[in-house]
Amino acid sequence: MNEIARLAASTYVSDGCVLGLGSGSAIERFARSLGELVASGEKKEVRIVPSSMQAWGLADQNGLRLIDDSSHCPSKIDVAVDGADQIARRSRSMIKGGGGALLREKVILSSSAKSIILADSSKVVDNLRRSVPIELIQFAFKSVQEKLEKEFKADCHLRKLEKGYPFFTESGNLILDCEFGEINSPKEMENQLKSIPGVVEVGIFNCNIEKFYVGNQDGSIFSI
Ligand code: A5P
Repeated sequence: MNEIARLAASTYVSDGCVLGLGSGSAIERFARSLGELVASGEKKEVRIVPSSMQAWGLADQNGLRLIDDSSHCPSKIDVAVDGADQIARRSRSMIKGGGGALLREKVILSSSAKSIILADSSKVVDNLRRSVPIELIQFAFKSVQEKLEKEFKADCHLRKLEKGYPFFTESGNLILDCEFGEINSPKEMENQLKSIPGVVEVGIFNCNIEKFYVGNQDGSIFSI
């Protein structure tokens, strides 16, 4: 993973660019690599759009400058770099939101001219099949859960903190982690789920991704 983080930082970040920074452990490594390049003067004037408090902190710790108003996503980002929880090889769809940052991550990816995803090979599958985080407003908790269970035959669990309290996203919403089995039509599924009243965002991503950099256990890299 350190190799792909270094590769992405040196290849895809150009001087003066506005960079959308995803969340998660791959992004922690990427931010470290980019921080080293900025500190050594190899990359200049990079400005970060953070997808979460974690990303904001990573920028801060690694000496990366934020855009002037980091509470608003610019309509145009030059490049976004993010991680993924699962990647479908053929459809190039993803499941994201394991850390709860799916809403801002999707806004950033959809505003970026170019998007790069960093992941290890265990996350690459033929068809998506892990649980999908669905972010919803608290008021609609019961109605959304019932629709998902009855109409989509999903097995849903409210995301909770270790001590049993509900997990609230940085936008103040709840997350239902939902098992649908194998997802054969990720685009349709994303659209159908998003049309449920009360759903704010869905962890199925069908964005245009320029490159998935995937790291093998032995340190080798391949791209999709
Ligand atoms: C954050 O909510 C997620 O979408 C992350 O991007 C995703 O969970 C990947 O994280 P890791 O790089 O830690 O696996």
